[in-house]
Amino acid sequence: MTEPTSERTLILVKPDGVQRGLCGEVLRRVEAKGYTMVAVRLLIPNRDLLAQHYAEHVGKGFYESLVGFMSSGPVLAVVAEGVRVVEGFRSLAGATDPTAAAPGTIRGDLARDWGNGPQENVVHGSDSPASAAREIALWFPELA
Ligand code: DAT
Ligand code: MG
Repeated sequence: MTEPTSERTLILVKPDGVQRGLCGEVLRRVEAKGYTMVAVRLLIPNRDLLAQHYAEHVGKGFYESLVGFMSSGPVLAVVAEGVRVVEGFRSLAGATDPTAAAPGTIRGDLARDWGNGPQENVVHGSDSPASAAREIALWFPELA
């Protein structure tokens, strides 16, 4: 049943997380927190999808490297639902830089710097309800 004032967020298990076999662990944490999965999809994203997804970062110094990494293998895309799930999943994910991310968070527990800066940080989570709506429409057009 859909909760009152429920919202949705887009979660991605990035290529490092899929390659390292961490999809189950990420989904376990999302489910253990109490959020509901609405849709899941495993795909290798193309540059066009990533340019739209990372529109705010196009032109930055790390952009080409980020797109190369994100298109290097399968990504698990998940739509999760619950009251304040956007904020709640960002809290579960932890800080962007996995070296600095707090223990107990997904990035703090499961990610590290492999010499490429913070990009291999296992997960993406939408940063606001507006971003979530925009990103869900990109990755799951059938839900829009
Ligand atoms: P977040 O994923 O925590 O929302 P973001 O939106 O600022 O962080 O950046 C998107 C991704 O880009 C991030 O998960 C990892 C990568 N990234 C961010 N800043 C970076 C930097 N200075 N150098 C290399 N990669 C970076
Ligand atoms: Mg972001």
